[in-house]
Amino acid sequence: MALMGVVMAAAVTGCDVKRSFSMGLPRPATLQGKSAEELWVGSVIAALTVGVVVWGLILWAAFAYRRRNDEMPRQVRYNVPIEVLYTVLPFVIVAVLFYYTVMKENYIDKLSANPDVKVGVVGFQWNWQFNYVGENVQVTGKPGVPPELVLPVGQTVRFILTSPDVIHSFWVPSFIFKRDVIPGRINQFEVTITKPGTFVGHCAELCGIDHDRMGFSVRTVSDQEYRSYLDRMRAQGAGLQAAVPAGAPAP
Ligand SMILES: [Cu+2]
Repeated sequence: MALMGVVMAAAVTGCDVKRSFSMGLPRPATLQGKSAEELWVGSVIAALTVGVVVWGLILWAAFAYRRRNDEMPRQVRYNVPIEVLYTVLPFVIVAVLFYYTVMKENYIDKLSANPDVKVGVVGFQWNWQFNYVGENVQVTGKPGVPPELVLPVGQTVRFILTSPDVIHSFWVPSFIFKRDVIPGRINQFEVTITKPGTFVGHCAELCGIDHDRMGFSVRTVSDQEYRSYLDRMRAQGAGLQAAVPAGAPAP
C-alpha cells in the first residue's frame, strides 16, 4: 500500500526515481553541478536526521510524560550533560556544514589558468548574446527566437558575463548554478560539461518588462561536432555583427 502510494506520487508529480535521489534538483550536467548536488543531498540528509530525532523526542515526551493524574510531576532544574549536549552539538553540525560548503564553493568558483573554451555572455534587455572568444563567432537572440549556445563535452568552459544595461542572471538549471550579470562588472565562472544533451537556460533576475522572454538553450556536443559547428557558423557569416559592450570579450 505504502509502495503503491510512492509509485502513485512519482507518477502524479512526474518525477522519475533517478531524479528523486537528488532531492528535487535536476540531474547535473557538469562536474561542478555534481559537486553542488552532493552538498545539497548531504545537507538535506543532515537536516532530515536532526528532524527525525527532534520529532521522535517530541512525540516520546508527549506520550511518556502525559498527564495521568492531578499529582504534580517531579520538578527538576538543570541537567548539565543534556544542556552541554544541546549547546555543543548544534555548533558541531554548523561547523561540519560550513566546512563542506566552503570546500564545494571553492571548487565551483575555481578559475583555471587556461580554459579550453571561453564564451563572452552578454545579457541585455531582453535577450542574450554569445561571443565565442577567439573564434569569430557571435550569436545573438532575437525577439521570439531564443539563442542557442553550443559547447563541447569534457572541456573546461569559461563564461565571462557582462551587461550593458541592468542586472540579469545567467542560469542553466542543469548546471545547478546561476550567476548575476552586472553592468560595469565582469563576472566569470567555469564548468566542465559531463554529458551531451540540450538544456534550458533563463535569466533569473527580474530585469524589466520582457524578463520572461530571456530564455536560451545550451546544446552540448562532442569536441568534433563543436569544431564543425563553429566552422558552419563562420561559413554562414556569424562573425562579429553587433558591437560588444565595453568590457565584454569580442568573439
Ligand atoms: Cu534578464
